[in-house]
Amino acid sequence: MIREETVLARSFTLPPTLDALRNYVDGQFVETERQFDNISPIDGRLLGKVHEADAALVDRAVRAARRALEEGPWGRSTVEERAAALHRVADVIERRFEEFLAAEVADTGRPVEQARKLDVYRGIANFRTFADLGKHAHGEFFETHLPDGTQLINYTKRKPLGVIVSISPWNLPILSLTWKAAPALICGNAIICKPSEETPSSAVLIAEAFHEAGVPPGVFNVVHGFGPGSAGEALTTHPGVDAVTFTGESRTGAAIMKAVADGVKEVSFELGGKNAAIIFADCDFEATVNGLARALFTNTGQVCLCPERVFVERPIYERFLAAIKARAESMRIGWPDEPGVDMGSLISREHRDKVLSYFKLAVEEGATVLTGGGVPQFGDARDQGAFVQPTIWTGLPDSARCVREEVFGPVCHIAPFDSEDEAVRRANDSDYGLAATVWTTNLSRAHRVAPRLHVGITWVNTWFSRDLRTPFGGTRLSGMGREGGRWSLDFYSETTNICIKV
Ligand code: NAD
Ligand code: 6OD
Repeated sequence: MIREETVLARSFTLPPTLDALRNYVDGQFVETERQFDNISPIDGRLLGKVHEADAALVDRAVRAARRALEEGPWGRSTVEERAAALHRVADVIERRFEEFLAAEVADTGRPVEQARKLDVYRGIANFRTFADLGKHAHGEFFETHLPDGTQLINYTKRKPLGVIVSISPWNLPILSLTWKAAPALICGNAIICKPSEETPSSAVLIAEAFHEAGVPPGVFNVVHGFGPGSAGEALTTHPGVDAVTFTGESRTGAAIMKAVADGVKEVSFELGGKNAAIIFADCDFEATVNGLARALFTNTGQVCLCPERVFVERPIYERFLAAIKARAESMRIGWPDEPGVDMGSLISREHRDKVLSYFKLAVEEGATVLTGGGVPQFGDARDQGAFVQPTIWTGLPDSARCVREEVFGPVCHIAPFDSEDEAVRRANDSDYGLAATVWTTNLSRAHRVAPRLHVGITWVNTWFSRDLRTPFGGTRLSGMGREGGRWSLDFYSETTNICIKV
């Protein structure tokens, strides 16, 4: 009990100002009458209250964003001024790093060291990367000579789209929000961000960073709430919004697509995945076991890019099963700041119920449970949290629901394969198309297989890390459009061609 209190006090209580999370609209922190609970996934504690934005507050945010563009200095700003503002925001996050870390860990239950290297770091990197990229964005120029001797010059000019809405999920809160806000703002737009109702804290800190960095009112706004009947719906149906960028479940993407259809708004969707990992017999065995374990269990399997379908070439199948089982069973699950902890909780009890329903379904569908399939018992406050065991199934057909549907937990199905063509065909047999990993030491094979996979990104012998200047997105149910680097600048700008007769 003493240890528990020490741990709670030391790392994953929220900073006091986040006990009551407010909206940030038009440069002001705004309270509302209606509030909802922010519950810790680690031990079920009430972390604080969140002020839910209603349609009237969403309308205020949209009008403030429009005013910032039409009447405020942001609408007249140069890209250098906007880049300087984003760097100032990044400076504040860097200075207040530990607060961001505490907020992210409290909301998500993930290990502190993972959040330190991944989430807060990526928040800063997103602001700095897009600040610099925006300064180097360029248009196109064409000189045209017509048969009658007319000479034309054409050049393209990027203009802001206007008022952008960003709706983000709970799994990587700082990363997802800043991945949208940074490019939107460098392009000269104003933005209203709705973080997930499960992870509202870091968004408030980001709002504080904008406030402290002196970014003009209305340019960056945060509203809290849920989807249908709440802030999410109010944002996507508001006629004053020009574009919606969304990350989350595929079926939510479909609902948002319907909501924006009447207004013919631009959308960018980063949605779910049921990603394949293909492991060839010629892989570096130890590195692959470690690499796959990282891909399966990082963030308790709650990364859209985590593999949930693993195909292993038959000659190493049994040996690989034994090694990955041992690796899963050595995972240390626990408090976020426990030394050596590998895995934290899932995001919520509600999400745990979903994951556990797949654990049950897998057995009903005839899976062999190689390891896991249950809930760890701690004998302390963590038993009120949302923990599950790392879980591996074998023996299911590719048509099983557990092999086709996204679970979004520390779980995968492993099946053997006999040829490269078979592995590619089975990896592509999915309604999703977000990411894949290929594990081989044969360079020619890597180049042959990777382009045949119908996904937005294929990693070879690694996972997750990439250059932020590269395109990111999915095919099929995994999304629409690409963001990252110039692809983000394309989405968040309206490109005009100016044609001049010389
Ligand atoms: P979700 O779709 O339930 O919620 C995402 C956000 O949408 C939340 O802010 C939620 O409040 C809001 N929302 C829900 N319904 C809405 C509606 N009708 N209108 C407007 N807003 C609405 O997703 P989640 O459970 O928070 O996140 C997990 C999912 O996100 C997984 O499917 C995962 O694969 C996906 N994801 C994809 C990527 C990617 O880059 N492709 C990245 C992260 C997460
Ligand atoms: O790495 C990224 O830029 C990104 N958007 C990752 C998303 C991960 C999904 O859970």
